Amino acid sequence: MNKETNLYHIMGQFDIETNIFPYGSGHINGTYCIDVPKLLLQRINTNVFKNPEQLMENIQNVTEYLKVKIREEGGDPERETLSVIKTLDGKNYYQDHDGSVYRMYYFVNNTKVIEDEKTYHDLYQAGRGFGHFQKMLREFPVDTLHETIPDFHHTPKRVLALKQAIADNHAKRAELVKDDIAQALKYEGLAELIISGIERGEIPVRVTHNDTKINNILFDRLSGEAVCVIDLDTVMPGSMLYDFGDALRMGASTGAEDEVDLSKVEFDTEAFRQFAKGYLEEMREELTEKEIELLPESAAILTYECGIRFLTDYLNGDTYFKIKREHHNLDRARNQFKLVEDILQKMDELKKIISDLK
Ligand code: GN1
Ligand code: MG
Repeated sequence: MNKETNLYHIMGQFDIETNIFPYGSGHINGTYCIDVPKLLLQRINTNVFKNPEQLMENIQNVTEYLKVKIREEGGDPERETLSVIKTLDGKNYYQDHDGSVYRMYYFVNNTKVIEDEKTYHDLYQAGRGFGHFQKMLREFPVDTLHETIPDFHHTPKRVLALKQAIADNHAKRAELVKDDIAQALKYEGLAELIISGIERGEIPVRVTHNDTKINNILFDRLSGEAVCVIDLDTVMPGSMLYDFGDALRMGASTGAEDEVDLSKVEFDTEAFRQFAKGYLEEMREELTEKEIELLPESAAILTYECGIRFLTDYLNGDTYFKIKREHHNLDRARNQFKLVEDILQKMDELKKIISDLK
């Protein structure tokens, strides 16, 4: 079976609402129109997500819950969250003979994804979108969610993983990147800030998205409003600071995540302000003092964490993140460390922005 034939076979396993009806008024041929909605088929990376059943249970429960909330608000539940399509035997994913796992969603029409070119309005909308997502989920029973990747944002454990990768030196690259390693370890103090707040009970555990890249939200093609938060694989118990910080990591950078000309990579404080404004419009009432206090730091922490994850993967021989060129993960790591440096330098300004907005 070739790849395309196999995809047809996989598509046939899902319970898609297809409408076939007689068409036209010809006297000779039998003519039918087939109405098939636009769909999204995804193969789940089971190296990263070890338990697809639990992952899909999370997504099913969260999206069903969101649909109720969206309906209550007078919104459109088919458009403002993802809709999982079940298989013919009622499961929310299909496992193929070779072990591959697929899921299907209805495509959300008339929306666009924003990558590196973003406006301040996009940032404001993204803040509102992610904030609204968390607000709608504030009473969702967080204990019922599975941890799809354990310790995903446990930054100190990410530092330990980096140290392990340096010691293992699996890809024989440690010598090449001595300066980058030194730079990564210089910021180690950032790692504890959120996790220790959670452990002391100052930072509540909420339902969080955990992967709030700006391209994980769909915007309406016409109005530019944030419509739907996507990529729900990492929806888990976490801190809102993970979502806030991670969104700004890419959202407020003036360069792409893998830009190699580091003079183009800066943290745009106006982008930060716009995102924070939108986010706080939704979430201000929900947040504790400690959460508000750490909003500026969260951007540095999550950028740092991502930087060390890229560097770790580089040292391990590029086994986790997809790469398009040989030193791609190293370029990404350097880019993130440059951004951390810039965020730390602008910390007073960021704190002022938050105190003006709160
Ligand atoms: C991955 O899958 P994607 O591109 O949305 C990663 C995030 C990183 C991001 C860096 C499950 O997100 O944690 O921040 O790359 N997702 C996972 O661009 O590891
Ligand atoms: Mg993702």
